[in-house]
Amino acid sequence: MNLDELHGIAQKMVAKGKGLLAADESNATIGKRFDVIKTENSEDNRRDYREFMFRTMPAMKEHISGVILYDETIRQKAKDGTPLVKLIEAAGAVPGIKVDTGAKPLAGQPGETITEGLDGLRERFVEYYKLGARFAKWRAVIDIGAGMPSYNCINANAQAMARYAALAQENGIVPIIEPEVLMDGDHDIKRCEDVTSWVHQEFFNQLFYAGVKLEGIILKPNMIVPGKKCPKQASIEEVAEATVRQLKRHVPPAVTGIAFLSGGQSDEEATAHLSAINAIGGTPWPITFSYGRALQAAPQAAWGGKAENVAKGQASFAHRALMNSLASVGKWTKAAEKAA
Ligand code: 5MM
Repeated sequence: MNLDELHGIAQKMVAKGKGLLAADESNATIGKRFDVIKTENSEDNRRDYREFMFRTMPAMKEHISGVILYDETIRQKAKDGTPLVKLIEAAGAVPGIKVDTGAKPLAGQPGETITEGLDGLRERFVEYYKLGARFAKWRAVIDIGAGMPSYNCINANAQAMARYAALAQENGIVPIIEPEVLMDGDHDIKRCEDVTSWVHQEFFNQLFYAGVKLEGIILKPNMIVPGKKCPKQASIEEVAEATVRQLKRHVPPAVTGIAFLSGGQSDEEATAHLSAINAIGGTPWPITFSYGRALQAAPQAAWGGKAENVAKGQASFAHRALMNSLASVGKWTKAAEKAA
């Protein structure tokens, strides 16, 4: 493992004013997104959609540090035959790959899941590196509910995450550590903070036991928010304060950077929260975005699966990328949102 190289990649992923585009939806998930815009979930449509985002200039160059891809996409070519990975590299962004194979029911723990994908992972990393991936992503899913999460669920997912991260680093690939505490449910913001703290504590323990070097990882956490069905929602400032407090208490300063997931927040909420978090400042890590839905819902709607709407889709993607770039330096405003 060359830690300097890993650290250099990780720094590039959280470069000032930039963040990650999570375009790693599996075919089933992108199918659900395409259903909303009444678009057929064909290989060509998936390619056309991702191609137009990766060709959105100058937004890609200025605001996107890296793109998380799915196995199909990292092998795909644009309409003119250029590999999609090359489009990402040409924009100065780092190509990455989702390597988990999904969250499956955890035996003995009804309602909880364990993320799979460790079998053959060493060999897959070798191949993905050749295909151009320089970072990877693995997502553990932790649900809050009656009697949940269990220690077994957190511990099993933390161990799997640590094994993935160690294998990634062994192969010159920066692992994104994504422990997602879901915002479904009616729990309050305090419970989200408590559970997220427990999760981070256990995950960093396992990363330590597995010998993972924190200078060569990026953490992709959830923000501290109340459950969607909680009668008492929180203000933007409350979310920002709780999130910064929680991270400072449980994330070691050696971690190279933090890039949030959006987790089902509306695009404007995810941007406003990120900006308020960065406006507090004083954290040992750069804090940016690694959004899937919050970057893509608007461009998907603008495109609607129609070739004649590609320019509209690109304008919409450029707008969200710019808004989140501003948020990553604490400078997003409602006025900027409206002016555009
Ligand atoms: C882009 O969505 C990813 C999940 O896809 P699958 O469920 O098909 O595996 C997801 O891991 C994503 O990268 C993160 O959760 C962040 O996405 P959001 O939409 O929460 O910002």
